[in-house]
Amino acid sequence: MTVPLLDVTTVPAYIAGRADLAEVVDATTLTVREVGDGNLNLVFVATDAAGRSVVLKQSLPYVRLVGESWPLSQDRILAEARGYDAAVRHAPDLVPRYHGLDVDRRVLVLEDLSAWSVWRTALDAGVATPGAARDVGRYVADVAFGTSVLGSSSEDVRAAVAASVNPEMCRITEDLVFTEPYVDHPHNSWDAALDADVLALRDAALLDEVAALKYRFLTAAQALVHGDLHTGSVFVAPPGTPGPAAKVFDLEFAFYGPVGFDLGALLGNYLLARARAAVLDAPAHHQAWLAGLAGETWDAFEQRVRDRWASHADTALTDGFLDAWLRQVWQDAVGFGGLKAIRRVVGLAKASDLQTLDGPERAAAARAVLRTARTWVQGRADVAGPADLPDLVLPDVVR
Ligand code: SR1
Ligand code: MG
Repeated sequence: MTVPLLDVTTVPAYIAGRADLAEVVDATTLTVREVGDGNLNLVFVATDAAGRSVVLKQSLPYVRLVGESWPLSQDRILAEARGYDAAVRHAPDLVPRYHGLDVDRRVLVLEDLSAWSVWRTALDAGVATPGAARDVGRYVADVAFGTSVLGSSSEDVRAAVAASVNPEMCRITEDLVFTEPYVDHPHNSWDAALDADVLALRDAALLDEVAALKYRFLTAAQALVHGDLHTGSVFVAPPGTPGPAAKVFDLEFAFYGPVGFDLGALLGNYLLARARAAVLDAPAHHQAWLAGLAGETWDAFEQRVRDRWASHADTALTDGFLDAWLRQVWQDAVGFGGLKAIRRVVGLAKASDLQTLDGPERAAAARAVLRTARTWVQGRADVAGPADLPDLVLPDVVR
């Protein structure tokens, strides 16, 4: 079933029909812009004469990036609503204010954070955002703790697992992250200068590790994870904004999966930003800040989980178990991080961090990402913590 799609002319009447939004914006004086620049959805910002605004997100019945030739159920907005419900419950300050789901129209209404920046955009511009990496680490910790057996009863978690299956979106990730970059596939593309680097990814030793990580993605139903937590799914605050430095959005890939998948998405995307800064010869302090993001996120995550452990749900889960759980999550994060970086170089839906570079610099950055990511995937069992995470392996020649 396809529900009628909104456009800039119909949004005001839609909002006028929503009594619950009467206090949020004045529906009689709205100006509406469609601002969706992601791969999947319609996103509208509606602003009233007093300057109050709100965001409407509606799922399209196809993949926006590709077009109507790739149909995709509008039901993914239900998964996003489940994600926001959990985030509001467990990490309310780290998501935009959520005004709920209109299930009939497949529309979510959210706080307008247009004054903030998408983190990837800020990173591309060379802007440092102190505290953002810490806040997303806390986000992952709070939602993971609250939605897993660490923080909830097994009965509640089992019910949530059953209610949160998201097979269509998970299948996109299975294909785009874990399968297609390692075979000939029409979704793939890369600079000719990278031929040898990309084909080198198809050796048996690496493919065994990719398979192990894919199996973990397929089977480890640990917590309700975001499922697509790259730097394009995070807003960062303008300097001087009170409260958190970052807020997480775009939760339509949410499902019960491995906690390290979200942390890995962040690590892999920090690597892309780090590679961009390196080939652009960004100031040393900025490159050092980027190199430290993985540690900031992990340290905030670990600290938050340990803080909350005092109230953990099942006392049969021992302190030693927690140490082992954290080690496993970290190793998963390193492995998934490598694969999330590789997919943005080789597969569909590339990242602006590299795509907006000139040819020689783009190839150099991409080569550095592939080489580094591979060491993460294959060496993850030996990477004890962020201090041991291999930094960017930059090629000798950039130009
Ligand atoms: C077909 S959707 C392509 C990508 O966009 C989303 O942001 C996810 O990363 C997905 O893999
Ligand atoms: Mg997204």
